[in-house]
Amino acid sequence: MSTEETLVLVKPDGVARGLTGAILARIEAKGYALVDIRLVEPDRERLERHYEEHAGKPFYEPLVEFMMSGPSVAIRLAGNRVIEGFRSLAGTTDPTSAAPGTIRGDFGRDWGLKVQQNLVHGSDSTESATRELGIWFN
Ligand code: RTP
Ligand code: MG
Repeated sequence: MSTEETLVLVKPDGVARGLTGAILARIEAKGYALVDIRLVEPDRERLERHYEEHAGKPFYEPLVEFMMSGPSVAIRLAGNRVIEGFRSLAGTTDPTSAAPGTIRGDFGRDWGLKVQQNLVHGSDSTESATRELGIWFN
């Protein structure tokens, strides 16, 4: 067993489309534990910390604007290999190519021109998880 924690976000598109429950159902069915959960309306400062690895990339500013467009649901999630496991549930970044059966593959819409509406975020490493949980659950 390698129990660990990860940060999951249901992004503003997921909350606005009423998909929070459907996404949580998949997480719970997989057996992961909800340790903490809250609705957050992040300011720019929090998002710049969260997305610091992407600063300067072409999609960075539209991404930050999108993430400020409405509330997200932040989840502290625990389980065996949950970092890898949740990213597997989420599917690949682009919803168009994400596999059917994944959150992004089943519910995600095409990216369109600027805004990256792919419903969820999941930390990508133990270091990211620790850093990101500190940003969203301080
Ligand atoms: P996430 O961090 O949200 O779990 O997603 P990820 O690891 O699959 O993707 P990442 O590369 O970390 O990118 C973070 C978010 O930025 C948007 N994005 N847009 N080429 C693009 O236009 C592009 N690449 C990434 C997505 O919203 C992605 O989730
Ligand atoms: Mg990422």
